[in-house]
Amino acid sequence: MSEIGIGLVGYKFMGRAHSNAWRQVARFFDVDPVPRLRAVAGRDEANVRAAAEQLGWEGYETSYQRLLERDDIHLIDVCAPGNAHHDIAIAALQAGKHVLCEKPLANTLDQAREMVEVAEASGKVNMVCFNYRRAPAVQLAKKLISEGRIGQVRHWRAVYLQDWILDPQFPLVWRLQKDLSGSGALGDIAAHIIDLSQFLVGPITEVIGTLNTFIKERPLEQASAGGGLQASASTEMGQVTVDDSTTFLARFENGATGTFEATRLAPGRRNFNSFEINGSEGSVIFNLERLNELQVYLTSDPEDVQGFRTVNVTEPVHDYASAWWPPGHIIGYEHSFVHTVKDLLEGVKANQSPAPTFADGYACQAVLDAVEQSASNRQWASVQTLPVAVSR
Ligand code: SOE
Repeated sequence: MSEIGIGLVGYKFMGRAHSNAWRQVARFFDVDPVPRLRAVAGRDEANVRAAAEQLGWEGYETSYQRLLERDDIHLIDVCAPGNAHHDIAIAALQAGKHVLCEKPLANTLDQAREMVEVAEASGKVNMVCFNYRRAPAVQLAKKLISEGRIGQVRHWRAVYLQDWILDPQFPLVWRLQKDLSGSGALGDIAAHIIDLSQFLVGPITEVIGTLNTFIKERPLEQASAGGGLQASASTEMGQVTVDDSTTFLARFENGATGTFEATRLAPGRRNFNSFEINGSEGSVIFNLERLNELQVYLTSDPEDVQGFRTVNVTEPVHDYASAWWPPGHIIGYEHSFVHTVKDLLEGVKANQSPAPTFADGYACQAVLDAVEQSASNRQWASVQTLPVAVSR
């Protein structure tokens, strides 16, 4: 059994979710290579040391560059804020490391294009952590569509609704600053439903949309007294430079229509990522807050039992399910990350980048970019595609 050394950059929410995935994957799946949690990197030594101990890393570094210099680290997992993705991923690829990068791939389309070009040239495995693709219920939706069981797909309809910044006193964290996050709800959560739509329905060719900022200034963030992970708000105010919400329409290459809404200002919606797909012979509905279930409607059902059925996607026949528990013993949010790193490790063994690759991350970034263009000039915007020279 071979081993692969992992180096993690960042240890906040996504760093914790990824750490759990690297710790758990070999305990539930037969993976080869087996991950060794070599080190987590962060600039504040006291905080990163505490995070290494709490999250199960063998050690820590106070710069990501130190991870790249280590011969016992072969894969870099980028869980840093969006403005750091480009530099860290490119340096890691050029240092001969495989790379898993949190979503969205980058803060700009130019950055994303360069990341794809370097990744393709490096020959290293590259992947973007759009983890919701690997909820078993989403995999079932993909299977039903691929097998033609809901017929020709005509409509995609998705919302991603949260409410964590509803309080105007919530501080101006990095996700609310364009230079750090690239955009707001658009790149953070609309990116997920864009990636899911292109995974399940196909490429988007055109969009028309709006971006909205309702709370235009917030208290500056200040590190809490004990230097802990939770920030507190100061009395000084700062400008919010990203969108609180986005709504847009899309045209898919295969002729389907798409409607998208993402907001962080929907009271009561904690992480409501939901899509509905209508085909010529059926429909499917997914709701992340009930992620073990897929609602399925098939016109082929006998007339006296027509209606949406709720499939509990925990049977051995369903992707990933048999690695966990018996049918009906449901799984959670964190399992989608375990499934992601499981498939990534299989990709490393085969030296084949598993989808979503950096090229798929670019395809999402191109939609983000088109929505921003459309919101600015109030017209339909075409979605850019990668230059032909860069293979998919
Ligand atoms: C915050 O919106 C966030 O943590 C996103 O950044 C994640 O991608 C999403 O999975 C949950 O919400």
